[in-house]
Amino acid sequence: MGRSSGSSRPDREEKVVPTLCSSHCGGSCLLRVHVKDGVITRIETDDSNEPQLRGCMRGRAYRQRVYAPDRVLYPLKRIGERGEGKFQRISWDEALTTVASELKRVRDTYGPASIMLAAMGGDVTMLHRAHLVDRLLSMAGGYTHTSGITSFGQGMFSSIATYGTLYASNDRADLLNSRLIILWGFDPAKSVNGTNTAWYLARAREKGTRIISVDQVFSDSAATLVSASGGWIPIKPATDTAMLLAMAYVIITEGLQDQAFLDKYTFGFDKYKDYLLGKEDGIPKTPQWAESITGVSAETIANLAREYATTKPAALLSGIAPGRTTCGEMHHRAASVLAAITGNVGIPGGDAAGRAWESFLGGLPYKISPTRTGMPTAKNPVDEGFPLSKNHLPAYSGPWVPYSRVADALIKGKAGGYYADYKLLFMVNVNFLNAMPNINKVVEALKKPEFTMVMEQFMTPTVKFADIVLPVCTYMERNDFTAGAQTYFYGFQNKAIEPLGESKSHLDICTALAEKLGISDYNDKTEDYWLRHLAQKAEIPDYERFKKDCVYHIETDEPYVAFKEQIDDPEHHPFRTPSGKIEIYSQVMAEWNNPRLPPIPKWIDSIEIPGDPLSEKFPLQLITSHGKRRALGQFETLPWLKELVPQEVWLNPADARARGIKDGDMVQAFNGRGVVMLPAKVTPRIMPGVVQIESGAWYNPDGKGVDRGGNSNVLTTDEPSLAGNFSYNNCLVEVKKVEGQVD
Ligand SMILES: Nc1nc2c(c(=O)[nH]1)N[C@H]1C(S)=C(S)[C@@H](COP(=O)(O)OP(=O)(O)OC[C@H]3O[C@@H](n4cnc5c(=O)[nH]c(N)nc54)[C@H](O)[C@@H]3O)O[C@H]1N2
Ligand SMILES: Nc1nc2c(c(=O)[nH]1)N[C@H]1C(S)=C(S)[C@@H](COP(=O)(O)OP(=O)(O)OC[C@H]3O[C@@H](n4cnc5c(=O)[nH]c(N)nc54)[C@H](O)[C@@H]3O)O[C@H]1N2
Ligand code: SF4
Ligand SMILES: [Mo]
Repeated sequence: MGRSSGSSRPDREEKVVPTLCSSHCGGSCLLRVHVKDGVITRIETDDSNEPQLRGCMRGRAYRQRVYAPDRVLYPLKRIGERGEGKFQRISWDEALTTVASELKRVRDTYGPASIMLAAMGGDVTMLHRAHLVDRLLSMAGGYTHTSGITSFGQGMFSSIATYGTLYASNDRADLLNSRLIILWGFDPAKSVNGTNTAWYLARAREKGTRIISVDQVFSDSAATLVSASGGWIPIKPATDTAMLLAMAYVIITEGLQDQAFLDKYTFGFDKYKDYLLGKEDGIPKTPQWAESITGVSAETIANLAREYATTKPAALLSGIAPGRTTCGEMHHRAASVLAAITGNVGIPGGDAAGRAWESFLGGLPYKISPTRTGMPTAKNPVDEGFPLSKNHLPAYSGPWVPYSRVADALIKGKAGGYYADYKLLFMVNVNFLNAMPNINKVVEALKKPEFTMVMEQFMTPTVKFADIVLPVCTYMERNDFTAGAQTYFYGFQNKAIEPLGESKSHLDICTALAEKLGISDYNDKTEDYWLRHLAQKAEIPDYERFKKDCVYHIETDEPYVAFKEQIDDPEHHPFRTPSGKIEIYSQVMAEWNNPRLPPIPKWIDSIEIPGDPLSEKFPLQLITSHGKRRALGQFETLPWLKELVPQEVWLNPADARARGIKDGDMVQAFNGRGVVMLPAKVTPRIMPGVVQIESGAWYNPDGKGVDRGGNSNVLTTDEPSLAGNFSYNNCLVEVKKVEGQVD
């Protein structure tokens, strides 16, 4: 828009600020933010040549998020009971002085390990991250940190055990080289995982590539991308390992394995073969055996095994949702091993079946790791003397608390076998009460510490438990650096408007808090300095141009294929495992001599699946997929998005009929851990025996302790998985009709 008259001031005219959304969905999309008089008036997205970085409904609704009435815009001090939500506005000076003095008091009275940092999601960027708090707390004397992550802890474990690295995924563009693509518990049409994932799948489908979905839900991806005949294979949640083992059994007994590949690149195949054939435990892992566990017919299992083994190259994209289960480590191991048995690792069009969301990006042609902040990390004195991992496999000992056990650790401390009694909880980039399993226990846990604080943008359920709240601005109100997941580019996030109220960026908050703590060498640089520094390390030639374009594409001759070097030139590029090969049999795991973490992938009895005695009382399996209208708990209160996707519990018509439930009825889903009340969606898009409540809805208990917000974590278990990760998708419930308003 041009300047119209001599009297108009430049800031009264509309400008368009290019930036990138970074909202924890695994995507990174271009937004063109229209700003007038310092106010965002509308948001457009990429409309250029394909492949575009086209934003979804959430990014395009971001204006409503910036100006939402429930944003936290001023430092707050709690004046009611924890959880009550009564706060008083205070000055930044008072807020920071209180936080600094509590940090010092707890450190000096109980030792630094009594300070617990809980950080998880939020915006996925490189500068204004929770890492700035890591550095600060380390420099202030140390803190207890968590081990494992919510998203793909099991996938990480498996990736290290099998391949010796976390970087096991290909460029999405390589999907165009596949002849068969299996979406195994993977729904990128909804849960994104790389902006262009669904776009490349659509192009593959147009080319005639067969696409199959193994999922208990006929997902958005299944509905739009999979092949018409036999494209959807419903499977009982948390039983996937059994099907993968049976597929390996069929391939081996029918001689369909890629023996040359196995001989050259893998370690321990014979031991796995013995297990599959039943030589080890007397149980051959036949398709009939797997049918009784998974609910998938033996014929379907055998057919998929044959198709996968004979249609090369084939990409088995193992999602991370089947991994977020009690024995999820075995799911990911079994998937990767199947990819190796069929020789699909390290070849164009194949896939290592590592984990489908490769947000760490290392190993790709990036010069810097997007998980690192632009600022150097500092040594945490609490960790000293404790090696974090043995041969890079996580060791859940020492001062670290497995993330799934944080609530338990806050409640029990040393008496529960944990390293310390936790007296101060510092929460950043996490809606802890919402995202953690077994919420009723989390409520108890949040009442325990002597001091709790949170850095947040919104008045979330978690914020209501904080003693001090520090207001954080959104990415529209600061500059930052980001990168694409699965498509290679660096992104610059341009500040579109000034921070609202008194909200501030992480860098400003942490720098000011460091000053209050008397740490003089925390930071003496500006945001611009650190962003230039990142751009320099990333070898971006023209910083100003980068800011203007917002996106710096990294050109490669061919789409990146993980482990191509190891396969093309094994002599010079061994796998980073003890044997230098793909470890079907993990030598590190063998040393542990732990029957629940065996060195080969095995079917291990699991909690809260059919067959568990609990299923007599709670016969339905609950899955808690990620929400369409949210990025985990973010965007939850936006009216535009609420209108588009109501929060519901999905039930199959057979299960609904048996309970007298009709579509739209108000129901309660419940188990021994809690009760949630929400409307029913009766649909054949979910298989019988399974119900779904999307995760991320904000916890909102009524006076009787029934959650009216639709948060599935009222029901989920905090029992850790085999290696201490999260078991969200192992959850038995019952559903009943109740009287109540659907609002
Ligand atoms: N039942 C069930 N529960 C789950 C899952 C599941 O599958 N099932 N999935 C789990 C997974 S994979 C994850 S990753 C977790 C994620 O759960 P959370 O870590 O809670 O993730 P978010 O909701 O993305 O972000 C947390 C908060 O960060 C705030 N935020 C955004 N940007 C910033 C910022 O720049 N600074 C600060 N300080 N705050 C910011 C947001 O307002 C938001 O309230 O949830 C887990 N919870
Ligand atoms: N729109 C949106 N996108 C997101 C997020 C979001 O909240 N909203 N969250 C982001 C985050 S933090 C993460 S970690 C990722 C998560 O990404 P994913 O884990 O891939 O996402 P989910 O939606 O939990 O699950 C994907 C599919 O797996 C199926 N599924 C669940 N359990 C099982 C199982 O046991 N076996 C099989 N075979 N299938 C199963 C579900 O029905 C669903 O269709 O997504 C990211 N992207
Ligand atoms: S929420 Fe995710 S998919 Fe949507 S615009 Fe933002 S980065 Fe893109
Ligand atoms: Mo996640």
